[in-house]
Amino acid sequence: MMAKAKKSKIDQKILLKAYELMCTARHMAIIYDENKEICSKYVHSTSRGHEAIQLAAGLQLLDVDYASLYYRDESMLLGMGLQPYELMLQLMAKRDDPFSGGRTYYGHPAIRKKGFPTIPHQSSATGMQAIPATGMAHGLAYLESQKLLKGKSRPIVLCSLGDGSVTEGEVAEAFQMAVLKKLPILYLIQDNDWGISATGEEMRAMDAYEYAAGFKGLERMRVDGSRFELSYEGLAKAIEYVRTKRAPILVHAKCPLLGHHTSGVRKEWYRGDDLSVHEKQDPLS
Ligand SMILES: Cc1ncc(C[n+]2csc(CCOP(=O)(O)OP(=O)(O)O)c2C)c(N)n1
Ligand SMILES: [Mg+2]
Repeated sequence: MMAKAKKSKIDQKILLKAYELMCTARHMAIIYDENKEICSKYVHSTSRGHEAIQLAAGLQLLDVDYASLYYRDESMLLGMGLQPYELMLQLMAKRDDPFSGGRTYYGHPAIRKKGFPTIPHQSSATGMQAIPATGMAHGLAYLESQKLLKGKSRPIVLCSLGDGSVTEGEVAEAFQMAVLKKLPILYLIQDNDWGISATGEEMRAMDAYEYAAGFKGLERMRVDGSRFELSYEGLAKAIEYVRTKRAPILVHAKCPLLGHHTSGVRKEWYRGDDLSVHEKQDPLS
């Protein structure tokens, strides 16, 4: 990582920050595993394998933006500036959890705080963030059309989804409305080729990038979600596209899954040779 940093077009400070936060995310997952008797009373997923693409997103969203995340987006939250301690308060269902006062699962953020993108309450039902997120983009487009949006900024919405959830009908409805109304939304699909213990091959006939081709007006992009620099540059372009064109884009990011599906569906129960293949794409290696 350090050797590559010299040649990179990305600011050294950003590269160092990303590396530091990747190490943080990895250590959090190790701590959770080492203390599984305590932590696994509370269902949680970690972002292991998805750190590069998530940090690329978390480090580039602005405080004027809106985001709908899913349960695996821990590194995205670290990138936005949430502290491990704050995330752990949610994991342990503590009163001081900044998102819900200990009432929701780990990785279910909800924030409206100066300096952070706005994140509405997140559902645990997969894919269910797609329609509300698209609704937020619809709201922004309406406010803009009525010249009611304050300031010079041009906010965007980021909707983050796993590859499995994209097969749901809800997501098709959201895409349909985004292209029909030309909404300022970026759908970020993190494709780890798993939906709990079902493989990509078992649950879909195409990936999200191919699927997006069926939605006229949905711009699409593939990025290697396991490599920070490629993810950062790809997302910079995608964010710029939505911010300036006020139109939707889908970014398909392939990334490995290095941990368990969740603390309750452990890798040793369902993963075989694929794990060593995924490990070769570890963003930290
Ligand atoms: C509507 C709904 N159906 C099923 C589930 C059970 N479920 C939880 S996670 C998951 C798999 C999601 O896979 P993917 O979207 O690829 O995300 P990943 O965990 O791989 O990051 C499923 C089916 C759920 N939570 N909600
Ligand atoms: Mg998946």
